Amino acid sequence: MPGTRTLTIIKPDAFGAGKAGKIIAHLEGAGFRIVAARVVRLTTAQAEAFYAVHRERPFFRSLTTFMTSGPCMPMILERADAVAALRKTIGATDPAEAEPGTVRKLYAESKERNAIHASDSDENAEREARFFFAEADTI
Ligand code: FUP
Repeated sequence: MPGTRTLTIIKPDAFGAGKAGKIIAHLEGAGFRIVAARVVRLTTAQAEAFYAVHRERPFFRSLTTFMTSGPCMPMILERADAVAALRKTIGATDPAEAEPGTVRKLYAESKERNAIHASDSDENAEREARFFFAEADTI
């Protein structure tokens, strides 16, 4: 059975541009409840660890530079079928390909500066939630 929690990050482009409030409202409007939230500025080591799966990709250095360029806002979100529902709500990686009305279509600048992260599986949601939050930080 699909899980009820997933991990999102409002990325430095969107957070720095003051779009966090609108994005949170969008997520709540899509039925997600925030169960944990922080504002953090990732170190290079943390960004490299978080995106370790992309280590060999040509965009890895650029991605980690972007993700450490300013504060971001990780959150654990709760909803039925959380992982799939959030992926649908945020839209395709590249905003040019994202469906109308999705978070990335509305708020992303480019394929790299794409406003928001969402876990792609229950297993990764669990791993990514643990990356940012201790048990005591969630309600
Ligand atoms: P997504 O699951 O939609 O966040 O996308 P991926 O896991 O494939 O990629 C993670 C992040 O790497 C994206 F959010 C943006 C960045 N990326 C690029 O900058 N260029 C690419 O060609 C692919 C991904």
